[in-house]
Amino acid sequence: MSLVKLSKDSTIHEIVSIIKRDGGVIIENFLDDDTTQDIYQTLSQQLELIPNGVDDYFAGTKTRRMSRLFARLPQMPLVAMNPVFLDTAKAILQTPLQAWSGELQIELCPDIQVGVTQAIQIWPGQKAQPLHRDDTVWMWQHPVYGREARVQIMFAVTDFTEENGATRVIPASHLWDDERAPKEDETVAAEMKAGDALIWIGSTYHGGGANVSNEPRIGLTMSYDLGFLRQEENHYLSLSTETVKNFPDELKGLLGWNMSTTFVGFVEHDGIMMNPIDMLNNQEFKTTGII
Ligand SMILES: O=C(O)CCC(=O)C(=O)O
Ligand SMILES: [Fe+2]
Repeated sequence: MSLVKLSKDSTIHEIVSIIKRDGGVIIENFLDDDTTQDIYQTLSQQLELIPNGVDDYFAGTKTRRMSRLFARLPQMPLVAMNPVFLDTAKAILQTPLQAWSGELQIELCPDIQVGVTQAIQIWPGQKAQPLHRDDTVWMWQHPVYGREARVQIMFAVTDFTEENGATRVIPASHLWDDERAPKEDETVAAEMKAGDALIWIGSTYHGGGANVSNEPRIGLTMSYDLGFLRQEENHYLSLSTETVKNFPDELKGLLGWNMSTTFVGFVEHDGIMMNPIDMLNNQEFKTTGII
């Protein structure tokens, strides 16, 4: 079995159906060649200043990991706001819940937020990363009951080949329970041309591949997660207020500067539970020293 490749012009319904069946899908030409080349130039220069990981087990001592990508890479909104990724994430994560509020039965729909951002440069000699599920960060249980926690992208900044450490994925492993162990021989390599992207969910087993080639592989990963979970990367400390203020409101909200529909993330001001995005955008609050 290999991963299905779809065109970026596929419908969200098609993309979501394949992800729900296989746990992941590859989108061809997710970004155009010029944008991909610009991202490559910026990231490869910045990665020169980043040291290798220090742990030989998971991070990899021949792997460089650089986060805070919304502060470092001007093209990040093109990845995050790309409808192929954003709408797929919304379609998978925003499943409604019926809840009672007194005598009223209300429908609640979870918000989504950016979890982690990371450029991952795997150098020759790096061995394969242990296979894992990324929703383990919140100790999610499997088979997933009710709702997935994460929809993630791995954008191929360079070509991804079996030899240079393309992400390895176990198709349909999102359906397994927590007893079943992932095995290397069940994986397939997410081979991609630079500009393609793998989109997968938090319950699918995967891991960075071994790089047995003579060139580094660069991937750019970013997740959308349920808005009421703790963000894996702390964007409040990683991004300056100035950086966030220059983004469109939707992106400010997605980065965490939004109060969820269930009031998660409010800031009190004069006895009112305020939405931080209103405070970020409103001059009046700047003088109060709240942000
Ligand atoms: O680098 C890759 O291909 C995958 C990395 C990964 O899954 C992780 O670090 O959690
Ligand atoms: Fe992972």
